Amino acid sequence: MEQTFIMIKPDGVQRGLVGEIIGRFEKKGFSLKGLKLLTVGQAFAEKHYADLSSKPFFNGLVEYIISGPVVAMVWEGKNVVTTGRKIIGATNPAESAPGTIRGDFAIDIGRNVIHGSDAVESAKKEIGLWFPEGVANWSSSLHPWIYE
Ligand code: DAT
Ligand code: MG
Repeated sequence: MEQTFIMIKPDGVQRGLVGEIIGRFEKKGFSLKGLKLLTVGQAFAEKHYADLSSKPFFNGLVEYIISGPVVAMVWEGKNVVTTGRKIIGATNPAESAPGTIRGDFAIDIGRNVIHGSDAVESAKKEIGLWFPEGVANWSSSLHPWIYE
C-alpha cells in the first residue's frame, strides 16, 4: 500500500495544531505507520530540501525548519500521496482552499504549517531519510470498513 511522508513544521507544533492535523489524516481513513517529534539540524534540513537549494528562499526555509521541533510521520493508504497533498492544500496559503490544512491554519508561504511528499518516488526518499530505523508494521482492523 502507498505511503507518504508528512511533517508538521515548527510553527504547527508551536501553535498546537498537532492533534488537529493528525485527526484529519486519521478521520480520512489513512493509517499512521510512523510518528516522532524531533528537532533536525541544518545539514539534515538541507538534505530534505536539496531540490530547492538554488531557490532564493532556501536559507530562510532551512532556518525555519530547524527553529524548533517538528512532527515527522508516515501515513499509508490508497493514493495517500496525492490525497495527502489535497488535504494539505496549495503551497501558498493565500491560494489554499478553505477546508485544507494550509487554507484553514496559515497565511504566509514561509509559515505554511505542514510538509507532504509530492510524488510516490519522493515519498520513498523522504521516508528513508526521516525513518532510517523503519516504520511500524500493522494493519488497521477497520480496513474492510474503509476499502471496498
Ligand atoms: P510544498 O511544500 O507545497 O511541496 P515546495 O516543495 O515547492 O512546496 O517548497 C517547499 C517549501 O518552501 C514550501 O512549503 C514553502 C517554501 N516555499 C516554496 N516556494 C516559496 C516561495 N516562492 N517563497 C518562499 N517560500 C517558498
Ligand atoms: Mg515540496
